[in-house]
Amino acid sequence: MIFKDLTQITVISGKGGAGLVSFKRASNRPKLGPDGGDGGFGGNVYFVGNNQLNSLSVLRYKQEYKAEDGQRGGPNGRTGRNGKDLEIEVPLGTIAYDMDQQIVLGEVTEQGQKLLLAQGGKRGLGNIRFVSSTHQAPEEHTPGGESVTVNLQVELKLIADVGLAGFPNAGKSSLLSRISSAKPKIADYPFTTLTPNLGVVDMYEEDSSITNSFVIADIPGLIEGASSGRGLGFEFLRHLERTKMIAYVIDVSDESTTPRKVYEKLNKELDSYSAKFQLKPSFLILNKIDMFDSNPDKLSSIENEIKNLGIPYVKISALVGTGLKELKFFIYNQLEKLRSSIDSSDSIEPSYQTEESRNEKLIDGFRLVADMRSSTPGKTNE
Ligand SMILES: Nc1nc2c(ncn2[C@@H]2O[C@H](COP(=O)(O)OP(=O)(O)OP(=O)(O)O)[C@@H](O)[C@H]2O)c(=O)[nH]1
Ligand SMILES: [Mg+2]
Repeated sequence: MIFKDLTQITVISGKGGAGLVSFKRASNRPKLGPDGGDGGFGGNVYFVGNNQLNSLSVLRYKQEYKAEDGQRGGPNGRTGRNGKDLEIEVPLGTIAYDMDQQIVLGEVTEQGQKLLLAQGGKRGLGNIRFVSSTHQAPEEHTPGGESVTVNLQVELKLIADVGLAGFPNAGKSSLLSRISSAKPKIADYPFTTLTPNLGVVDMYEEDSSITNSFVIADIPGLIEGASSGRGLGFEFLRHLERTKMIAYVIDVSDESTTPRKVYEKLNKELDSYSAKFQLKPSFLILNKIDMFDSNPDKLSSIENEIKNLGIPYVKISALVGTGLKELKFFIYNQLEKLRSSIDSSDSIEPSYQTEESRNEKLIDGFRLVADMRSSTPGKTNE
């Protein structure tokens, strides 16, 4: 199930202002010459990308959105004021579909991106425009262009903030079901999840002063070789590619391997699929810690091994619920920092080019996959 948000609205651009027919006047000579100005342009209606939003609920309060009409031209050649554009803020990933023409008008994918939905009417021309040597007192003018009404179907394909990468059975779906209202299938066999699930995690439940939420994507389990097409993972790696952060979900109770090896294998798969993953912040979710309730020393030694990686981690039990609150706050805080760093630099990517600028971009010890890798080549067996 892909999480989709759908709604319908009507947008109406502004009419163009009419051109004026008017003549300069003196007390004894009624018509000295034409002076009717042009009208103003009608306002356009746009969608504008806003990365703080993650649902279309903003569009549910109102059905109709109208931009301002242009004003008519004035005497003395004065141009009428243009109608104000109407900018409707929408989350990234919003697609506008014109239901009457049955065409996609476009998709908003970037912060601040403007998508034109309805073009304002053209301005009308005043009679001043029609004067010529043989036509000294024109009565012609043009009316303003009509407004345009567009009936839209608006669709939001949710772009997840955090993608859960993990081997089958790691507990990704269990985690999603515990922290969001999504209800994915959970079972003790691999490949339970066949298509990605998205869930909205509401921070309000933990702290009523936080109204933000974030979106988590649970994808089918990855296996070694997923990046070259093995298993189900391949097709779904592209979902992870669009997320802001990657969470590696690791079953720490799996005695056939170590969490560090699991992390390194997963990381290798993602990296072989796309170099983009190197730029994405990541962290580890050590799941199933309830299995060590009677053996805390074992958990400590696993943690020590993980600490050496220098990547942030959070310990949880998706089954029992341990650590989930901490995990939610951890993700929320990282996303907030990421947001403010993107807002202040506009684009996060170029600043990772050099070692120095990359370090500047590190967010409170929130290491990038790329950094980790460059400092630990070939150390997989430590
Ligand atoms: N003991 C324990 N078991 C867990 C925990 N989290 C998940 N499980 C169990 O692990 C098994 C797999 O859980 P899922 O959530 O389906 O795992 P998944 O990662 O989504 O698996 P795929 O969809 O196959 O990739 C289930 O039997 C869960 O009950 C946990 O914290 N502790
Ligand atoms: Mg699953």
